[in-house]
Amino acid sequence: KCCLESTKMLTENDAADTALNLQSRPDVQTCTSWRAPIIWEGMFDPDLYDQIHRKQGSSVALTVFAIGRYLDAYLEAFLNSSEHHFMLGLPVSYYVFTDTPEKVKSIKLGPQRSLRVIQVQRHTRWQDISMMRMKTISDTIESDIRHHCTHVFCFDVDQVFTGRFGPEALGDSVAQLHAHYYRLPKKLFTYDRNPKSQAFIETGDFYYHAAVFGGSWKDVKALTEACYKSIMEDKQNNVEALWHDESHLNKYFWIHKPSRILSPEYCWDTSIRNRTDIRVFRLLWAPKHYNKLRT
Ligand code: 2GW
Ligand code: MN
Repeated sequence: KCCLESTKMLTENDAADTALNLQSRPDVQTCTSWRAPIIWEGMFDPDLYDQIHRKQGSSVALTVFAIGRYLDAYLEAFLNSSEHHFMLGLPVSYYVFTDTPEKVKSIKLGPQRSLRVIQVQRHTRWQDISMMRMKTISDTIESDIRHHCTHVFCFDVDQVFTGRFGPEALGDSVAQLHAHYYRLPKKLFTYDRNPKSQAFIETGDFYYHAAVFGGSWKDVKALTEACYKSIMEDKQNNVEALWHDESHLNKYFWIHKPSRILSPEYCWDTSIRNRTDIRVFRLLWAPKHYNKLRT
């Protein structure tokens, strides 16, 4: 029986989904084998989610990193688009991590929305810039976020919001389906296959995208801390997982199943064409300028 019909639920948030009357969709998978919902357009009533999370007093921290050239390239567009689409109606606290705080332009924020810029060091290798986000997020949840917010969402900066990304995405532990893999057979998933890495898995449930993950502050703290520890253990053993932090995230979600999964509508790449199952673009990959940014 599917999570959408059952009355006995995995988590508090899933319990809310019964009351909120999540609908299935015939053309896509809307429920996992462990009965977590996979959120697609058409399954939920946005107004009901807004109401219930306002009543519950949910508040959301958004973390994003803009280090080196990624600041000029992506940050402003990311934040401005987020002001139009991310968790409107709930209190939102942005945590922007950068090596050059003085370069962050001030943007106009809506009511109950605030932004903090926090200076972090710039690692020389881009792989470390990406991986060490886990440590910074974990530390900031401990020192700050847990006192102010119920939930945390962590984003890559090279993306823009183009549609509602609302409280229907909130849950205890939230994973994002990777746009390039959600219709592919498992054997093509790019998990880390090196038994010497802490991220090694032979199989999994889905291929998750590290560009978006979130949950309650407690669950995100546990996730980021665990991933950081695995990353450091790999370093001691002189190995690096195939897709860096993303490989460790996939291992973590294989062992600790997410309570809620976001459809690729929540992180879409428009270079993928002709998908009738994608009914709305909520967050889009920004164009990559690898040769300019990765040298
Ligand atoms: C990253 C790669 C190469 C050169 C620079 C950077 C870089 C990343 C940087 O110079 N400055 C910076 O702030 N970043 C941050 O790390 C930024 O927030 C960016 O969105 C994030 C991840 O890097 P990104 O977006 O270039 O990598 P993707 O889009 O290929 O990311 C996937 O794979 C990564 C691991 O290789 C991560 O898991 C990421 O979460 C995935 O989406
Ligand atoms: Mn990215």
